[in-house]
Amino acid sequence: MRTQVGIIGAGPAGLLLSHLLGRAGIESVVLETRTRQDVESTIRAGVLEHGTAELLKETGLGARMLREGALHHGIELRFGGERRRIDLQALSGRAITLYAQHEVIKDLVAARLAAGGELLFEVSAVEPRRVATESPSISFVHGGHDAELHCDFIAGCDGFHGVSREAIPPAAVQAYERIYPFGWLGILCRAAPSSSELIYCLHENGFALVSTRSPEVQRMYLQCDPHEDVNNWSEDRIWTELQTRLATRDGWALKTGPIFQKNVVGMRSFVCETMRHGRLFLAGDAAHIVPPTGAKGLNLAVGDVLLLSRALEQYYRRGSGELLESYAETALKRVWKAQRFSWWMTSMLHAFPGADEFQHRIQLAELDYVTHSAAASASLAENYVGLPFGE
Ligand code: RFL
Ligand code: PHB
Repeated sequence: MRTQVGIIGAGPAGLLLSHLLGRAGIESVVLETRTRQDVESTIRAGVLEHGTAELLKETGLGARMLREGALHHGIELRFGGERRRIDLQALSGRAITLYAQHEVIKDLVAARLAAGGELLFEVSAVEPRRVATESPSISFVHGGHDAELHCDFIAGCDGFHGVSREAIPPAAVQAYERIYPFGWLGILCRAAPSSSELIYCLHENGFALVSTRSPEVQRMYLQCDPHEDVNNWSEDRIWTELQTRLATRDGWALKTGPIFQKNVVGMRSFVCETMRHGRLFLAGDAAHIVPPTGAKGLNLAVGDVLLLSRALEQYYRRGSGELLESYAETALKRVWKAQRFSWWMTSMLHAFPGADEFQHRIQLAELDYVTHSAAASASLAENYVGLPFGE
């Protein structure tokens, strides 16, 4: 098999890259270990930055998002029993879109298939080969047969646990990592929205987040032990804890309903420097992970592949490798800014095990400052709606 760009992974990074390349007349093949059904139903992100939503619209992927997604012009920070709104629209001129990651994935898969794109699901033994040469390839097994995909470039879009990052020799990479001493218990429930905007809440018992998926389905998270067994959390316990953490002095009420999905995720910050080795380019979670508090992971993946698609377009149209050469450096600048923001939101909003009253007071002071100071709230808003791509 031969193509121009071999893409490993059909997450948002791999599928969007294939879509953008297709629009520029560049061929690609996407290799994915999971089934289509699995890829299209895994529950993950929900917040699309302004730039992400615009890109989806500009490239023909906006129809269902505009119909079924929801535009949010602000978020709420809740602490000490008080609610404070950050007016994203007034402070940054932009809004965010609530539209689930697996819906974006469904739209991308449909668009690729409609355009005749090649997506191979349920492949195994995927291995990038000869990445530092002019003729790289990807070996894999599909339908019980050994296969090899020859290509000009390989895009490693296979997430944090993929094989692409490992194909870079250890001497050529430097990893930076922070693992947090807590995780999030996430739930989906059938209920009406409790709030028209997201609520990020700090309480002595820990963080809580109220998000949404539709008028009928709500998404909420609770800070918990990173090794917590979800079975220790009955519906009763989850609702009691959410109500305790989210309680306000003005008697705000949480709307509850049957919980039909729950899981625990760990929290880490991770950056792999570099994001390129020879003809292998890493994008998305394969190269970096952020804690979900800033809602940045999916949006960073989008920023990476937008840059990479422009670089590949320059290479194929004009024969210039200039943007490919600067890809890692340019991408990492935005990645580190999102790392900083995600780390900062996480530090401000979680109860750290072993923290004393001093640290808690500092967090309350920071929340008070960030919600009262025009300069500080504008900075939060600017980062939350998303810094410009490619800068
Ligand atoms: P993905 O989505 O992990 O996709 C990688 C794909 O590669 C496949 N794969 C392989 N394929 C072939 N060969 C191999 N050897 C392979 N190994 C793996 C995998 O099966 C998979 O299909 O990475 P990608 O595309 O970089 O996308 C990243 C995002 O998925 C991730 O950053 C976000 O979900 C993070 N995130 C959020 N991001 C946001 O921007 N806004 C949010 O509101 C937000 N909320 C979240 C989140 C992540 C969460 N979890 C579960 C960690 C909330 C949560 C709870
Ligand atoms: C979500 O809706 O899943 C979500 C929202 C905001 C975050 C993280 C996740 O910061």
